[in-house]
Amino acid sequence: MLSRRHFLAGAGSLIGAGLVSKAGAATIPEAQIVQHADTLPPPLPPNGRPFHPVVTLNGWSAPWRMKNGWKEFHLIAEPVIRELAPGMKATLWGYNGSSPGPTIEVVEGDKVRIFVTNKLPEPTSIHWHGQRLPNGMDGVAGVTQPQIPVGKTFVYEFEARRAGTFMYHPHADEVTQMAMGMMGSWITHPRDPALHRADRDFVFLLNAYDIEPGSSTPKVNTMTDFNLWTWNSRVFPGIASLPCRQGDRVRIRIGNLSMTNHPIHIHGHEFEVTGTDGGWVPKTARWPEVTTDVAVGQMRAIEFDATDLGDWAFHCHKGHHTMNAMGHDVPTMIGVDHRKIADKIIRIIPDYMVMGERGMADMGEMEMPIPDNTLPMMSGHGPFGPIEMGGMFTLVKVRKDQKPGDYTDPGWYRHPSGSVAREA
Ligand SMILES: [Cu+2]
Repeated sequence: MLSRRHFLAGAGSLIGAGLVSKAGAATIPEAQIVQHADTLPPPLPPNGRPFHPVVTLNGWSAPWRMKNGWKEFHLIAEPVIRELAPGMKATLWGYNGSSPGPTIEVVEGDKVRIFVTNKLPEPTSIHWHGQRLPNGMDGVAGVTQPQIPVGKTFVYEFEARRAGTFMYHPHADEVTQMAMGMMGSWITHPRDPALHRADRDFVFLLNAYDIEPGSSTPKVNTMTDFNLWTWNSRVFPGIASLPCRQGDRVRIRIGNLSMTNHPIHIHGHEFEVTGTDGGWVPKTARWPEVTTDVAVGQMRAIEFDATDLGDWAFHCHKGHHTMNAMGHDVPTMIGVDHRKIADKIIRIIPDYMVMGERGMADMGEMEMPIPDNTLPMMSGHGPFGPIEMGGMFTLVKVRKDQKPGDYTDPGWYRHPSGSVAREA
């Protein structure tokens, strides 16, 4: 579903966060709204400086308008409904119909103007995380600008001075607004499109929610006990795969706007961290890894050559982050025979199930009855049986025949005969 809304500046609806030129104050560009969670391969830039666009996992890139040498975007802060995975929708806040909001892509040296309309029930602001910009454009409500009141539109103007990967998020009632899903990615491409070239360039944000099973609105005061660990507000099996062609140079840019660190791990390949929020890592300072920790408020760009065919797991290495909503208060039952007591419980609670004596895999297989609008803890199913994963998990799918620019999921890998682990 793609819809467009038109916005014209009404008298008095425009207040500058800093210096607003007359050209910028004349009209506001239309804002594109996208409400689905499909991965949209961006079109090549229709105007402005050339660049190789990124692919936002389960997301999209905002269109812009060129006006008198300025690249103009329009973000609308508003409540959104986000499907976390088939079977569960969350009531979140985001931008332009989505949480996260659309990725903003510009080129080093671009003069960028961003209109921000507040359709939330409370004031907001946007901070442009990692950017070099005039202090009054930094978006810290109360410090560098007044809050954007409900119903008003502010404008931010600055030059994209440094190439790299950045993020945007509110700097007003941060706890609520980020816990509700307000964030987005920002890519400043190098002025020379041949620099830092990758064949596939993906981006996503690490975030997390605490949504009571059966409800849809996150508990915004949760500090540590989140139950949905998401990439771009999606959980496995709802996270798109990363399809690559064998031999491709692949870059994955990962920003963390959750409340804890995430060791991001790839199978079958080794990568180097080639970028942080601070810029590109010099070649002499890179080393090979298969896991890199992305701390809160950090971005890491990893790069590797997709040399080996297959469906390679790509996930956070914290076990509980590759699970969906789970009861944390469940005691460990491994090795405990509780069948006798279960007989007594079943007289009172007919649905009670004995589980956990042999581990938690039972829970993946059993598909227990769960409330509406809740995902099973472990919910995937693959060609070889149940996948005991949820949360921050997906697959890098390396194929011989994945065409350049094709980001459709190629299906499950067909292993050459004799190349799969088997019973001895
Ligand atoms: Cu994690």
